[in-house]
Amino acid sequence: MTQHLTFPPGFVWGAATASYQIEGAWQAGGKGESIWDRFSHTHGKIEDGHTGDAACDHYHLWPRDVALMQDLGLHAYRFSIAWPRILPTGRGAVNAAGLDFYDQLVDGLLAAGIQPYATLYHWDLPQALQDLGGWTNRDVAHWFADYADIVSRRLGDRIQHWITHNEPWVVAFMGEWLGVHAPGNRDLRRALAASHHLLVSHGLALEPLRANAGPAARLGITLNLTAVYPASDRSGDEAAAQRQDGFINRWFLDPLYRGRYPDDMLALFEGQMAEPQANDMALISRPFDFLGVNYYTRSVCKAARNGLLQIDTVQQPGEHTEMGWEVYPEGLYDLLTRVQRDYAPASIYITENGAAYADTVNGEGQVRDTRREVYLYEHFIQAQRAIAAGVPLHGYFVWSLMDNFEWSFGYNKRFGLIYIDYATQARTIKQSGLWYSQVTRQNGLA
Ligand code: IFM
Repeated sequence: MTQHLTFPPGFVWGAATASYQIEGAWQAGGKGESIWDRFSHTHGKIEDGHTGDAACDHYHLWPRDVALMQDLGLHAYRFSIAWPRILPTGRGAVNAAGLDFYDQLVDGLLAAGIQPYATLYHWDLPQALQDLGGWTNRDVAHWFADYADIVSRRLGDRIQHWITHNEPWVVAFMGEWLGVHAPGNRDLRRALAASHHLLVSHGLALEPLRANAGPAARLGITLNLTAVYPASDRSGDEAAAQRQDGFINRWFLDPLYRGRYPDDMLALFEGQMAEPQANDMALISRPFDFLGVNYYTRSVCKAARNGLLQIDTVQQPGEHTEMGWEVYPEGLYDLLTRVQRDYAPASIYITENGAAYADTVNGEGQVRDTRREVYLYEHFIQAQRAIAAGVPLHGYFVWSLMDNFEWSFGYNKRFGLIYIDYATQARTIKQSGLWYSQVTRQNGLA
C-alpha cells in the first residue's frame, strides 16, 4: 500500500457503535425492555441463540473503551442512545440512571479529547411502544420528539452533533416487511407506514434538538445508501436498477431533500400506503445540517419476474467480506458524487463503513486483519477522490469501534477495530486498529 492519503484540515476521523450492539446490561440501571431484547429472546430469531444481554458490557466497561479510543487517536466517537434506558416504557417517567450513564460517557469522551456524535435511534425501540404498534403508530413520532427533547436538554450543552435516525430503511423494511429484524413482521403496508412515521419523527425532533443544543449544533440523519448499477445495458436491467435505487436511496433522500416521495415508487406501492397528512412533507423536508452515509457495498441489478420490485441482485466475482458483501470501493465515490449532484447536502459524513472478517487472536496475542486494513484503505482513497471532486465530506466513522452483536447474525460477524473475547471481555486492538491510529494522527497517510 503505497499511495499517500491527504485529507482537508479538520477532517474528522472516528469510529461508530450502537447501544444494543455493545452495551449489554439489558436490565441494569432501570432500563426497560426493547424490541431487540424481545426479538433476541425469541427462539430461532438470532443465529446460535445469541442475545445482546451481555454484548461487550460497554455499560460497565466504557472507561476502558474510551481509553482504547484514545489509543486509536479517534477525534470523534459515534454512539447511540438506548431509548428504553432513558424512558423505560418509551414515554412518561424518565429514568435518571439512564441519563446519568450517557452523561458520564459524554464527559469521559470530552475529557479524553473525543467529540461525541450521538444517534438517537439505532433500532432499540421500547417494547412498550411496540405493543402500541411501534413505528406504524403515528403517535410514536411525537414520543420520539419528546425523547429527543429529554436527551438534548441534558446533553445538548456538550454534544454538538446529533443524528436522529440510523438507517430508517432497515428499520422499516427489514423489521416490518422482511421480518429478519425486530419486531419481525412481514407486511409491506406496515413497512411503508413505519418509513413515513420515521421520517416525520426526524422532522419533529429537529425542533427540540435545535432549541436545546444551540445554534452551533449540527443535526443530521444517517441513511444506508448503496451504489446501484444495472447488470447489463438491457433496458429491463436498467429499469431494475432504477427501481432498486428508488427503493433504497430515493425513498428517503427525495422526501428529505425535495419534500416528496419519488413518483415511480409511489406508483409501485400504490394502494399500500396511506396519503401523508397535510403538513407532513414540509415537516420531513425541514432543513438539517448534514447527511450521514453508511456505505458497505454496491448493488448490481437485473430484471426478474418475481416479487413486487422484480429485481434480482447479481453476485459479482472477486473479494467479498464475511457478510457475503462484495468489496467495491469505487461505489463509495460513485455514490457520494451522485448524492452531491442530485441533492447537494451542505455537509456529509461517512457515518459507517467497514468490513466483517473471521478474525482470530494468534499466539502472540495479535489479530492480523490485513484484509480489513486494505478494505478501509481502498475506501479512504475513494473518499479522498470524492472530496477532490467537490463533495463536502467532513468526516469518516469506521464501523465498528469493536466487535459486537451483529443483529440476526449474533456475535458471528466481527466488524471491529478492536477484538472482543466475549468469554472474558478482554479487548485487543487489531492490526487494522493500529494502522487506523496512524491515519487519525496523520489525517491520512504520510
Ligand atoms: O451492524 C450494522 C449497524 O448496526 C448498522 N449498519 C450496518 C452495520 C453492519 O451490518
